[in-house]
Amino acid sequence: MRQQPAPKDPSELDAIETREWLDSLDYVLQAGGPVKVARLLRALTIHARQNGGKLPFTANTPYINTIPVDEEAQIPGDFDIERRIKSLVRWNALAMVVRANKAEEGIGGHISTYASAATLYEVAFNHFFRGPDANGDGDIVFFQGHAAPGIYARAYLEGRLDERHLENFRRELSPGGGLSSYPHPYLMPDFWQFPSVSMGLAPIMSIYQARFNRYLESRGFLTAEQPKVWCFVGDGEMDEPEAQGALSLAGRENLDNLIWVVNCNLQRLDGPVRGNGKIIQELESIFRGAGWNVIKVVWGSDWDPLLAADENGLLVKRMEEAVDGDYQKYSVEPGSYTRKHFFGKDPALLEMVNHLTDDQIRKLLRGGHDPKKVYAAYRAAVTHRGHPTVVLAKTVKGYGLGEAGEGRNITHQQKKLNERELREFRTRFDIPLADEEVVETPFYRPPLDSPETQYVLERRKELGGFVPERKVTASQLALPDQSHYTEFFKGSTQHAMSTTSAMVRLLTKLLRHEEIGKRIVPIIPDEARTFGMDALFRQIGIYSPKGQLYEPVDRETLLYYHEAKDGQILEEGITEAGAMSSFIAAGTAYANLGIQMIPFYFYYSMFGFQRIGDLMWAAGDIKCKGFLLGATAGRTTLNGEGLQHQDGHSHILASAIPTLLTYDPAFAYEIAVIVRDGLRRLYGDGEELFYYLTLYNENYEMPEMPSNVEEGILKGLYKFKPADKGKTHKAHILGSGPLLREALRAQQILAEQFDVSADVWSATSYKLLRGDALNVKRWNMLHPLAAQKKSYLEAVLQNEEGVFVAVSDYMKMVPDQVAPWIPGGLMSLGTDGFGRSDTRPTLRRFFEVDAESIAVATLYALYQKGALPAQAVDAAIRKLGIDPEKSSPFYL
Ligand SMILES: Cc1ncc(C[n+]2csc(CCOP(=O)(O)OP(=O)(O)O)c2C)c(N)n1
Ligand SMILES: [Mg+2]
Repeated sequence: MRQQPAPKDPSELDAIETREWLDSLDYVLQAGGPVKVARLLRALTIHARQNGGKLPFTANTPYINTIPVDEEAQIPGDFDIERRIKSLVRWNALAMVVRANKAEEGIGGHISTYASAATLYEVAFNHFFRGPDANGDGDIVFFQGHAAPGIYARAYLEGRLDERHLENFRRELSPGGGLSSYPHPYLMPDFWQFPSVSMGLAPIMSIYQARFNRYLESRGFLTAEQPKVWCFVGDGEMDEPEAQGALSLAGRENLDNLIWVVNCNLQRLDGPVRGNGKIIQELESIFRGAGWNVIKVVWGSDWDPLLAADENGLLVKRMEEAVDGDYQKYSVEPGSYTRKHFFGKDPALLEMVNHLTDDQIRKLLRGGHDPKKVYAAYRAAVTHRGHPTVVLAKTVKGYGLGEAGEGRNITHQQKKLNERELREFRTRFDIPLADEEVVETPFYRPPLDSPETQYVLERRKELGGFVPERKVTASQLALPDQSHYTEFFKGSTQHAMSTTSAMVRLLTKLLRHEEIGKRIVPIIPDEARTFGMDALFRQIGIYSPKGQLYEPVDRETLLYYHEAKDGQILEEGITEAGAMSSFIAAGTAYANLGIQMIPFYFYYSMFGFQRIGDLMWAAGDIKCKGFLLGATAGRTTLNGEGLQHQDGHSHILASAIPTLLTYDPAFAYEIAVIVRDGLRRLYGDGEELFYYLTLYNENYEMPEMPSNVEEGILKGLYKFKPADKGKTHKAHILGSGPLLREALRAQQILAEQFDVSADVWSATSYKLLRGDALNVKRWNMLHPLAAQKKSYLEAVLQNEEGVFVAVSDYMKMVPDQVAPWIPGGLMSLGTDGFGRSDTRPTLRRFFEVDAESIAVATLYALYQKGALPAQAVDAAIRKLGIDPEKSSPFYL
């Protein structure tokens, strides 16, 4: 009898079984190729699931490079010279920060971020970023804000910046100018295109930029090859909600014109991003789940032979079990430490690195520092079709700084290096400076005819010019004539309407205009019906790259929900941040794509500056043009919605943005005058500003425009309705928005019951009045011997007598900002405090902004001036039914 082979132990059986499956798979791979393998695995998965096999969910792939070595595109060009160029950029970026902080202690700047990202940028500069003169449009690049020193240092090598610029990094007010701390188009309008340092904004802006480029293509504005949109993001930055919030849009709309590079240096400011986990793996699953093409660049070429020898997967297993905190440690410790703690976990692993010295182990490159790997990833990214791509590149923060900061928790803040550290850095990167020179950290640029400079220039020439560069090439537009506005000047005395409907009506008219109609980009985050804009759905269509694949439920109606490839409306869904990013993409197309587009972004005014104020600030920095329309405005006019909806302060928040023109109009004709002038200034004269108008949902008759008020509307104040003369007392009531009508009612009460002539003024913009008054005051102060000027406000009020009261549906601080220039001071009424849901009259009484409250305030102001006795005020309070003991709305 033949003897049975001895039963094997279970782990051995396991290994044999695994080997057999893998051998079969290898066979299929060889014979049938990867597509067949994928099909087979899918079938196996389904079979297993159907038969009770519980497969754990994972959106991850192994912790190794996504692109197999034999599929890597080979990097062209001169490897050595590119390394020397990169080293010079590294040096100058470092020198810029060190010198600035030597000259001015505490001026700041970052060394370690660019140090980790140098290869990621240099490979792109030498091989990928297309400049503005490339075939088609140049690429659009969002640089990681605090990597700016590296971008300046490269521009210096390119001869675009000189030593004086670099010397004055972060000292912009030096004679002759300097370099802004971070990318700020407002401060360096010929250089930077995108403000990016407030973390999370660049990522979301880049997604909507890529999407807007598609929109422009669909609507026939972009005809050449689509530019790529690149966005460089920090791994710490990825925790910002804005950074992750729109990933699925990019996946859903197949934005293969979008490439993100996440610099996974495993650290943020304070310490590790995910010390106890793996940021690359975490991000991979998030991006894959959102439909992105993920390319991981984890390991440099030095690891290739080790991974090739890793037949039983021990190395990959070890790579996966070590956490980011471990990897950070390996980057600061000597090779002996990594040998012991990383490879030493398993004797077989230790053996794999027997042939390497400790020094060689220490220098095993991470993927993001290896130009070959980075090139292969970018090449795969630019050629990938059907999905946006993210390159997750593993790097070391502060790479090259050695003990001065490489991989250390303090590295983000490191701004100085001592002599020894500088020398080490110099030696490590072969900077041609002698020991005694290094101490001074001079900038170093090889001569124009050096091979390095020539190479840099030749590469950029080949790729279509320098990046970044901001150039306004779009020509101004022919604008609608007067006839488009006359309807609004005439008023609507037959029927009531709100300022929101007036604006929508005006927009509808402008959309029909031959020249600007198609350039208008209506943007709405799921509130079109609220604002009465749903008629536009059918009229101009909602943009969708897929058209409309279904029959809408309301197809039979005239105004059905109509999606189309060339739709004009950007119906964003419930994402104010996304909608604002679209606004920015549209409002900067004049500078970044050479196309004038005119965004009109309608939103709930409460969910604007309060919710996404940082994007609005960025819109100022980026020189965005267009119209922000804060609808359902006013703490008492939007009455039923309560505390989280009723906006009584967006005008305060908006007042902080220098290039924003804010208006709180009351009537249709005011809106028409403001928008007409806005179009002229932005698209006729090319001014780089934007507008904020609050729009309300209260219906009332729109009056005809009085004569000679247009200047006043635009500058912020004009007399709307003078009082009948002949009363004993004189007053002025400044009203804004729908509260102007309470002012008119107060005018009547005061005249009929209290012997007061009160002129009613429409205050359209306290911000503009104040800006003008401040400027004039400043000029007068600095020119005390010259004839003193008068601001617009002072000029229009100089001959007015009596007391001044202001009322709006906003906080008292809004009118208070002009109080110093009002003769005799200003009594402001407003809606300070949290909102409530109730009827408009009840709310206006509660906030003390109704006609009766205005009348009492006016009489009190007259009493304060000595024109009336206190008893008169007291009598009025009772007569008008105001409860003097009612609680204050301010902080309740
Ligand atoms: C909204 C916002 N919050 C905080 C900061 C301050 N800040 C600047 S850089 C930084 C750390 C960035 O870490 P990471 O994104 O990983 O970039 P790295 O420097 O590591 O490449 C922080 C907190 C900021 N610029 N913006
Ligand atoms: Mg980081």
